[in-house]
Amino acid sequence: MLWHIQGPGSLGCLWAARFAAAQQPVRLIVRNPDALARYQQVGVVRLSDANLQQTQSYPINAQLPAHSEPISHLLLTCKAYDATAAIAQVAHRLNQDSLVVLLQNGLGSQQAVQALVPDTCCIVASSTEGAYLTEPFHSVFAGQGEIGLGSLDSKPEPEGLINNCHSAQIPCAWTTAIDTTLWRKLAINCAINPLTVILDCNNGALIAHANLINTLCAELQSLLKAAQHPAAAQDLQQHVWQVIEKTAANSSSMRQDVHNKRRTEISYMTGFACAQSIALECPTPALHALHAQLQAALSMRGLPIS
Ligand code: NAD
Ligand code: KPL
Repeated sequence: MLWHIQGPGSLGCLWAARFAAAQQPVRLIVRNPDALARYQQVGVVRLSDANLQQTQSYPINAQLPAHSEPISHLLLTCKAYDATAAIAQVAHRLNQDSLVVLLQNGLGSQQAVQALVPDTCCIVASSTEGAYLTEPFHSVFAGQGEIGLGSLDSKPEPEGLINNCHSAQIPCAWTTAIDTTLWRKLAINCAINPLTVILDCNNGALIAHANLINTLCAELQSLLKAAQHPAAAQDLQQHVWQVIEKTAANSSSMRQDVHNKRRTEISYMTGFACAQSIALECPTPALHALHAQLQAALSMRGLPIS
């Protein structure tokens, strides 16, 4: 299986290094000639362990989206807000036998990508692994986790996909309930991430705002039920508090983005949830207020509000 990895940031480089370590053919697709020139100065993807004690280098070929090589297996690892533009750049290289794996947080971008390439099989992923970059193309594997892979429209498991990933030590499993996984993660992210930005605090500090968190959980639970995802709604409040306790010392990914002056994935978290609440006529006033407060907090820091 030849993998093309479009969006070689933290997770893209992690996956690319694993395929390369397993001697599987892999290519990077970078966004523009400047990024290609930057990569070619070094010519390798680096992967370090969490303590930065061991670093391996993998000489992986990189190319531009406009390259002519056909794509059979594409892993898209850009941020949710870049996903449709990215897929549009390589759509001419896909065919009806191609497989695209979408690794974006939140919801909304996956459906938008599939709509742009309706004849191509898109599989969605939800990852709890953690990685960050020390510099371009140097990823640090910061947290063990697992990856659920599945289809949002009941496509069957693509033959060989999971085995291929396992042979590269990628801890993934096929699930027929990926929608439940993604909707529950969305709800957990909506209950935690925006408040950590608004209050500029670690996840654990949210314990002081229990009433608001519980109100948000109740609204999000109604929304998940209205969206026909009752399994994701089950025990939501309990799940949210478990995550807060387990990650008490951590900064949420959205707060990290804000501290790094990076655009957030707000439109695919509270933005998506608010849009669904309107479309499904399921009122979520606290969530709408939170979304507006988050936009104000982003705007104050000079960051995009969508
Ligand atoms: P990242 O910002 O490190 O990497 C994304 C890369 O995509 C960047 O290098 C960017 O330049 C590149 N890119 C954007 N548009 C492109 C295009 N058109 N063509 C080629 N490259 C393009 O992001 P990340 O941390 O790897 O996260 C990817 C997704 O996974 C996000 O949705 C994130 O929320 C999610 N996620 C990340 C982690 C983590 O620990 N990093 C964990 C779970 C989920
Ligand atoms: O996924 C998260 C994030 O920070 O994005 C957690 C830790 C669950 C908080 O919502």
